[in-house]
Amino acid sequence: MELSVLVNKFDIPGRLVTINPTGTGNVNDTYLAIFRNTFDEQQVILQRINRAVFEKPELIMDNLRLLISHAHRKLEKEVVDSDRVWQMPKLINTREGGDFYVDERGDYWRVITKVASATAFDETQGPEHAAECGAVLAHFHKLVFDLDTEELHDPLPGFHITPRYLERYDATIATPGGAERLNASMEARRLAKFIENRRDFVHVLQDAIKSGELTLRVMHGDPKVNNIMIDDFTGKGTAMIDLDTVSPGLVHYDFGDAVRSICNPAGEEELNLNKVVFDMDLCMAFCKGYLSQANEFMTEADHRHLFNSIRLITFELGLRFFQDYLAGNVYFKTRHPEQNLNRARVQFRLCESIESRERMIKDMLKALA
Ligand code: GN1
Ligand code: MG
Repeated sequence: MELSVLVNKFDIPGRLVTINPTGTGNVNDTYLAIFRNTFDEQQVILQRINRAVFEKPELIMDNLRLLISHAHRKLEKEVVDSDRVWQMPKLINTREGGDFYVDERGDYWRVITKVASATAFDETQGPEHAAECGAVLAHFHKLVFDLDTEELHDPLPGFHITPRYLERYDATIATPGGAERLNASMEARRLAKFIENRRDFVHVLQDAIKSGELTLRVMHGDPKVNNIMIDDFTGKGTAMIDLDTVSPGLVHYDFGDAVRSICNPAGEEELNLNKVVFDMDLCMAFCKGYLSQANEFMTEADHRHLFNSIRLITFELGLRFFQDYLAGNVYFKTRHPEQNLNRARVQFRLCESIESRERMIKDMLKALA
């Protein structure tokens, strides 16, 4: 079905002017559509939910509805005392009144409003940007702090349980296709060795949950740099987007994921590994921005696991990209067959860079606690 026909299944005021792909998401397909009438314009985001990833799109729509109404209620209340207007997209219903439209191929489509006058950057622009990202993530955590974890579905069970990715990796290299890809290049074998040397470490956060040191709260699930929108006029953070992975989890998964993304100014697709370095200035700025607010709800045990979360989530994403490469690129969207291999090289290099700065990062975190 034509995109223009599809988007018109939704109840959007005005007439469609243009619709074009937008963003660089690795999972869903995202388009920006502009509707106009004589005196107004509405920009909306149309998305096809990737069913290979989200097997039950209904669950993410249930969560989204719950989250949005909770957030809108709270944000309206705090607006008088706030230094800015925080934005949170709104769901737009179909003309029949549903949350999403299912097309003739069984694909799920939904429409949300676009966050106004704001930009999501694929690479961190500098310490000020990093600090804003920290402030946005902390604000988000406080916003969802009182959302009942029992009411939320878990759309991707085990999403950040690193040992499960290791099991999946082991299963993949035991298949003929996986073994063949692993043995086809020196880089693939080098990455396999990198994983072997870190097998014991993958359990750190799961162990901390089991021992009761860390408890599950509501997390964003994917707070990388380009899911944080920065206001075009003020340079301040204004919204977190990509809310499909909001679910019960550890705030550490978010902290680690944000840090690994924000402190790697070369980005996730860099080909020259010499450019992939964990940037301490960006880390300092992000952590100041985050912890100046998050210290309100962080326990001493929470603090103790912050370094591990940075190292682990970076390793985990590398493992996920590498496993997907070995499995034949079935999960993350790719433009060429080696792309996931390269993405894995980048995350593993970043992980090494984090490991070599362990003392510095820990001292810095201690000073900010
Ligand atoms: C995916 O869709 P996108 O690009 O926002 C992935 C994240 C990864 C990220 C790496 C549901 O997010 O977990 O960190 O790629 N999302 C899912 O770029 O797997
Ligand atoms: Mg995402």
